[in-house]
Amino acid sequence: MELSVLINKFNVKGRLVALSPFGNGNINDTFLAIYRNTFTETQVILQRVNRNVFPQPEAIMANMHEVTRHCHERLEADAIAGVDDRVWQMPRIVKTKDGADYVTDEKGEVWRVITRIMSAHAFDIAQGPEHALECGAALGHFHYLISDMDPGILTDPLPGFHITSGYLAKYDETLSKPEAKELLSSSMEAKRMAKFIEERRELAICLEKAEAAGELKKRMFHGDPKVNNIMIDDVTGKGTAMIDLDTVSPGLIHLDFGDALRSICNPAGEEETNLAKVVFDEDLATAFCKGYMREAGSFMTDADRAYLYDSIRLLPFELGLRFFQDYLAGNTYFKTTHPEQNLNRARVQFRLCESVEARERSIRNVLKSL
Ligand code: GN1
Ligand code: MG
Repeated sequence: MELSVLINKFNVKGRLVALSPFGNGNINDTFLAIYRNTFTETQVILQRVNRNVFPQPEAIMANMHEVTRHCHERLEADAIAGVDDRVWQMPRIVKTKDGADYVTDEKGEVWRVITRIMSAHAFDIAQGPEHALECGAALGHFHYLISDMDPGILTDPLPGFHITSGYLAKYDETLSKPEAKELLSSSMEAKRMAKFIEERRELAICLEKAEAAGELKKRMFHGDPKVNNIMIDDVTGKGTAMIDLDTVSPGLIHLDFGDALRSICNPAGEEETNLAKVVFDEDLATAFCKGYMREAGSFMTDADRAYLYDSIRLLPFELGLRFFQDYLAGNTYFKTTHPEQNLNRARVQFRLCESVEARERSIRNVLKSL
């Protein structure tokens, strides 16, 4: 089906004047649609939910329905109470003309339309400490918003997501295949990545062990709080919304904390090829942590704090492992434009992990001071 025919099934007012690819997501296909009438314009986001990644796209939409309903109620109540220094926002699902949350096309693909947060942008790399602080505030506020949601009403969006030991097992399984062995033996960098993983098998289970021992407890988390999923208001420069809500579910908030930091504190970005430029920037980290703690510090227990450093070290390792496994398996999960892209993405994340390790003492000092 043509995209313009498909989007016409949704209830958006005005005439469609533009429909073009949008953003840099690695999973879903995203388009911006512009509608105009004689006096104004409406912009919405059209997305195809990746069935290859999310086994139950319908469940993703049911989750999104619950998450946005819960948060919008809370946002409205807080706005009326006047407790905030800004208008916090969250996209809304745009219904179809039949009142449904999504459309399934003739191939079984699930499509949705959500509102675009206007006069705001997300960046692929951190713009400076002020931006990092606002990213921290946005994630902290999001954790506050979802903290009292009933986790029982959500379906696990992605079984095994952020279970690092599971990614290790998948990697081992991939490595047993001849195609993967051949890729590994034909590149120095691939061999170096494999060695990097072997030296850190213990790291992979640090948070899982703490959870199993009862030290850390699952709460509601975002699942994908990278810098380009955090919207910054063009008018005030302040964080205004978290987007990409597909992976909101019960989990350790440490996973969000570490994931946000690995993304925000790497000013070279995820696609850099010159590893000398990939460093963990502590000024950005300090600013992020300040913003986060301002909004969510009151939820943090001593045990939570004790594992923050581990989360900052773990998440780049985990993502590097996921990229590398996907490279060895023939690039079936993350979108790529060339075959070596996931190998390079793994190199960047492992380099970032090394940079965190090299700065352990001073990162721990920053965390202690919060
Ligand atoms: C994917 O969809 P996107 O690009 O926001 C991935 C994240 C990774 C990220 C790395 C569901 O996120 O876990 O951290 O790529 N999302 C999923 O860029 O796997
Ligand atoms: Mg995502």
